[in-house]
Amino acid sequence: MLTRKERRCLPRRKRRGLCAEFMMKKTVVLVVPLLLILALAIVGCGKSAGGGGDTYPTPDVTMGQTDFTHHALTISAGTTVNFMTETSGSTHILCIGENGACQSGAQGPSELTAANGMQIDPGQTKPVKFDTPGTYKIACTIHPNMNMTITVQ
Ligand SMILES: [Cu+2]
Repeated sequence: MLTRKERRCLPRRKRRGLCAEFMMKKTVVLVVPLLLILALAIVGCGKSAGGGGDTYPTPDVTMGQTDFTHHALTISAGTTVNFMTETSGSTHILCIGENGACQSGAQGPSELTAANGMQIDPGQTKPVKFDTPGTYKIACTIHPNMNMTITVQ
């Protein structure tokens, strides 16, 4: 609803001096939602960066001496994840499981459900393709505290 003053102002938009108050109102109406959207976008971004930055930004799972560099990774089905250990890292044997124990009868990529797990030596990279959506907990049989979760969407 327009006030009488605003209605009077409409045909005179070009003469801004007379309509400054009205124009200012319009600006506020336009700018406030914009700022809100911006603020929401910033908050949203912070959230999607995920749990204090402990999420891999790319489908490369890196490992140091005794742990994964990050503990969560979300990918879409059909993505190949490169598991790699730094040259200065140690050998890891990965499988689907938790706390150093492979889960028997686990479903998932054959490399990670194999009886002996997937060994990665320092400096090595091993690609594993995740075809089926689900949540995959990855453990290392050498380091019981080494756990991470891969979510396939
Ligand atoms: Cu390990």
